[in-house]
Amino acid sequence: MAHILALILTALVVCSPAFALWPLPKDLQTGSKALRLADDFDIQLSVQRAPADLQAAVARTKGYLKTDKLQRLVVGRGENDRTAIKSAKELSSLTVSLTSNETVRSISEEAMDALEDRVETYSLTVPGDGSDATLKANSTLGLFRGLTTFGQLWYEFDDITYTLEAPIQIKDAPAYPYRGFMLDTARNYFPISDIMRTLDAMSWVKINTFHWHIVDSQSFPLEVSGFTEISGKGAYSATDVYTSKDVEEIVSYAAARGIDVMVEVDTPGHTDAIGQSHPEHIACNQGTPWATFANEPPAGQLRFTNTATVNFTTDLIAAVAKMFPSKYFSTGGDELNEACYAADTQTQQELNATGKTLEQALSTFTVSTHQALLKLQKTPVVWEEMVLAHNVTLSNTTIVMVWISSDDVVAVAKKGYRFIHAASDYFYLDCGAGGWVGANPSGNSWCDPFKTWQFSYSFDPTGNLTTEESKLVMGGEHLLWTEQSNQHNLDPIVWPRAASGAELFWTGPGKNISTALPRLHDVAFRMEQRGIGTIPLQPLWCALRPG
Ligand code: CP6
Repeated sequence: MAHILALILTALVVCSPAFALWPLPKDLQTGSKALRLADDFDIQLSVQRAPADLQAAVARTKGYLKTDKLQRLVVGRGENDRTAIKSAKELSSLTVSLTSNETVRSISEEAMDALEDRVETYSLTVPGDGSDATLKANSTLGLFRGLTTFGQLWYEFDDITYTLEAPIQIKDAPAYPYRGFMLDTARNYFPISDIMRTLDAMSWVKINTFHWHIVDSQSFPLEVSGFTEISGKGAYSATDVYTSKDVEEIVSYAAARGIDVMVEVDTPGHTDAIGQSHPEHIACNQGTPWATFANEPPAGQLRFTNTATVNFTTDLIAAVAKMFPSKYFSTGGDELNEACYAADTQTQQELNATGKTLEQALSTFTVSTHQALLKLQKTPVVWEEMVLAHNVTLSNTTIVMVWISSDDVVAVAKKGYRFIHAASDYFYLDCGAGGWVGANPSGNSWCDPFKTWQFSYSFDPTGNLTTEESKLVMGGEHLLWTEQSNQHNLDPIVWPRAASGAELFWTGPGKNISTALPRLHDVAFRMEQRGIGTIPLQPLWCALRPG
């Protein structure tokens, strides 16, 4: 009996449709016909005045169709499939067109609006009889998402690029507008080539926001016009710096792949590196052991009670905001250490002189930095403490990143703020534990253990929320803090785990883990083919014999 069940299960898994699609489209219909790409297969871009980034995306897709060699799952398939593939009908063309040619914007322009307008919708049809496939959307960003899906339909066997699931009909749109990935480039520096490779991998699973935690207490690698002394002294070295040209390149590389770059300048905590060039603005970075004043060394926070410091930070944030076209900007606001300000004589004198409480001064500071953003038509983003632990005046458009515990979304929602799931209990790819003197000698952190893809995947974005509160969920992201990461382990610590969040927030929750597993194997294999180092999900043996 168990034997028969196992056979049926194997057959089910092997025959279940479209293994390779990730994230799973909202609406997917597949058949069981074999179809192969003709040797002269081409993508016809039928868009008037097609923007350069759309043309480039078509060219990249054609490149992937030639170089992806996803054949592993074929090994376990039978002679019937091989015969079917060899004698399959040939697809010669995919026609890509917009539903209206009135205003054709580039993918890059559309990517800046992905959170506001639902511009990622597309429909894709691949007939089973060899007649032309069609991709349609009402935006170039939608077309780009569809091209990404088209690129995932195909396997390779004996030099034949094929699918076994034609005809295929897809109508797709994301469940949540925000699907992000956060990278910390301050604990360790990452060359821009690593960031670009990561952006490519993000786009393959339709992640649309790069949350760039670019600076922190350990280093300040961003060169900011008018503030070059900060990176001059606060970067790890003269070469471990992102210049304005680097930023432009990264932003345009991301945008062409449908990704908005949301930068974070974490304030007023996590700012010790600024003290290298501006010791006058930083409290608690000297003397007493760091552990009293910060969760990791070096301690040092902005003296936000000081008017000159408020003006300096506001100008700095405005200058950084001007480097990034995104409509969103994070001013951080996490892990503020109050003992620091209690111990800082200057802060206490300033509080006495103004008659303000620390909370009032924090509010003045935040209103000032956020006002600069609002003036630039940008929406401020903050870590959860700014609404849950402090009494700060915020614009009601502010977006909150929930990180301490996923349970905290309830309190944020009760206050009426839109928020992003970024909680340590589900989405931290690394807990940043230790290494420094005074850290837990076990090297463990409260956010351990290791978050498996299955664990993140099983998260419910609207759990514990009312229907009304659920409307405040913008989406979510995986995060990499890099105390213990650099270019050598970047790919494997991120991939394919971060893909689980990408599908959770594109397709929505409640999907089956066992049918996701073989698809995620394919994500990993395809990433390997395209130059990303991934961790294995299982022994290769299991991937060769799905089910
Ligand atoms: N750095 C900054 C960090 C963390 C945060 N902000 C962090 C806190 C706890 C864990 C991991 C990372 N290293 N700036 C929290 C948002 Cl477990």
